[in-house]
Amino acid sequence: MRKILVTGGAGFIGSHVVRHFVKKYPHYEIVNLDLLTYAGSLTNLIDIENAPNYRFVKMDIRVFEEISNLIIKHQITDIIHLAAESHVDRSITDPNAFVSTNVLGTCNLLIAARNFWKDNYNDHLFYHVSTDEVYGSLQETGFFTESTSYDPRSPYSASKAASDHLVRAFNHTYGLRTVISNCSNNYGPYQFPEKLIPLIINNILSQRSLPVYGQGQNVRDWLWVGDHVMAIDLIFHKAISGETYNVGGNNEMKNIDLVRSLCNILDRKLGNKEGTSEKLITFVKDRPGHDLRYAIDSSKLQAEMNWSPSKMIMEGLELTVDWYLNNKAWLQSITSGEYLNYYKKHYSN
Ligand code: NAD
Ligand code: TDX
Repeated sequence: MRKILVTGGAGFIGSHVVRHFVKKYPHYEIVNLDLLTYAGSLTNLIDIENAPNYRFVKMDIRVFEEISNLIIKHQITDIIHLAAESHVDRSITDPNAFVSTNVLGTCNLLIAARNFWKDNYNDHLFYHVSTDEVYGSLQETGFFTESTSYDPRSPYSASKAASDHLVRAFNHTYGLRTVISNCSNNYGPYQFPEKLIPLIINNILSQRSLPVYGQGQNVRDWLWVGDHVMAIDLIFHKAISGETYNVGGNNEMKNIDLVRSLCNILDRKLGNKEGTSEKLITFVKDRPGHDLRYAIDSSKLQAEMNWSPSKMIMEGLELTVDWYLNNKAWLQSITSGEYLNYYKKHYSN
């Protein structure tokens, strides 16, 4: 019997992970631990909230005693760790929030897991979900592999890099069974509209300007969130302790091209005249230290676990836009309060 603690399970990727594990593995017990910050919402999980193998606990990974007691109380056998502060722009204005949750919070979980599992490490796994941003920024060519040196360049990526190092240190020093995956930019349903794709969709729907940083020449590799979840499932069940896996979509796109594609898709679906939404595009001040390009070589995962992304970006964008159009109430509830203050502060200068 596996009792899996998923941290950050009320967030974007975490909610997809929780739903997938609850439905696919009814014989596993899934404990979703989340602080419900601005980025987490239980409305992301309404469809499974009463499932017999699921429970939610509101908790802060920065509070060691609570985490430790929870792991003992629920006899947790494995951890899939996604809880984090995850938005680069917020990390630029408030780095400490990222250090405390992403670094100290991860260390708390590692210590609590080590304490509880130390008599039989072999039966347990600590799976840390991380990002390709730890590798830094690429020029026009090349890809990040698992052996690319770490070179984080924002407070967010530095805090994720630090957490990755701690996970490896606990594997090396104490023998804790760990695995790390570093993934490219995810997109799909339930993504908080501070991130590029849902922000652009939301702004088109509310006829607000579409802020493109710099000249929109930065490149990201986009992965459908469901494909990330499939990778997490495979890695969780098959990975060798101490290994790292890169996960990527093979879907590189310049930001400006991505934004234009979203404009075209929405104009078509809303019945607008061609070119209507593009008029909203506004080039704004660049993000400080803006990484130029991310691109992932995921051949290790493809070769060892027969994983590959199922969706190309255009198909995924159509599905994503459809989801947001069909879930306007969710979007409305998520973009009130704190979001409005953040938006005003971040985009007014
Ligand atoms: P998200 O911001 O949507 O969700 C993060 C969740 O963590 C939220 O539900 C939030 O309430 C919770 N959380 C934050 N601080 C907490 C704390 N102190 N204690 C407990 N819970 C807390 O993030 P996401 O986009 O779903 O990313 C999930 C993970 O995947 C993160 O670790 C992120 O670094 C990583 N990742 C994200 C992407 C991406 O494109 N979104 C890509 C690669 C890796
Ligand atoms: O308003 C915007 N305008 C804009 O041009 C925003 C919010 C973003 N951008 C640009 C910045 C990036 O080049 O779009 C690109 C994507 O931005 P984000 O959605 O903020 O993602 P990014 O900074 O690439 O980081 C994401 O991918 C890796 C996630 O937020 C991280 O959590 C993940 O680890």
